[in-house]
Amino acid sequence: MGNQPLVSVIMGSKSDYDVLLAAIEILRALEIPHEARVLSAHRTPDQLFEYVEKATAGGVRAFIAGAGGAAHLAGVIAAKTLVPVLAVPIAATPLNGLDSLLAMVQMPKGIPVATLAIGKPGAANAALFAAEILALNDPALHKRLADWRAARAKEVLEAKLPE
Ligand code: RP5
Repeated sequence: MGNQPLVSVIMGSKSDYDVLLAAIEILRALEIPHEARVLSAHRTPDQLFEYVEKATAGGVRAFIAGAGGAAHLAGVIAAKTLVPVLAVPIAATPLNGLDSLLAMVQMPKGIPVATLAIGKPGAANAALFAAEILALNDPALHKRLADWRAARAKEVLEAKLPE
């Protein structure tokens, strides 16, 4: 998107993209300016710090961080910014995301991370949560979010089961 990003989606590896796409699609649907980056807490820590500092100074209002395994990405981002960080655990190892979930949810007191569900539902909800934060000060976005939710309810009510 051309506008100054309000939400930054960071993933620890390109292999996480399929899951984080669920967040990106929601941000697109709600017309929220955003950007996505591959940056790793373990493999590119210096570049991650540099990016988070720049994005925070540039006006990003929420970070979505998706990573699998020993998932320190969200916590490291939270250590470097006061902007809210929404964490998405990813099933990338034989532990099926439980490793990532526990790493993200067990942050030490003082450095909060809001951890969502494992996988695509968590990624989608991270984007919706970011939208709710932004909508507190954006009536037009609030309306788009309300319309989006009403459309989901309509889908449920109009669902047809096989005869
Ligand atoms: C994590 O390790 C990444 O977030 C990814 O979920 C997992 C595997 O990464 P790759 O080995 O596929 O790059 O850091």
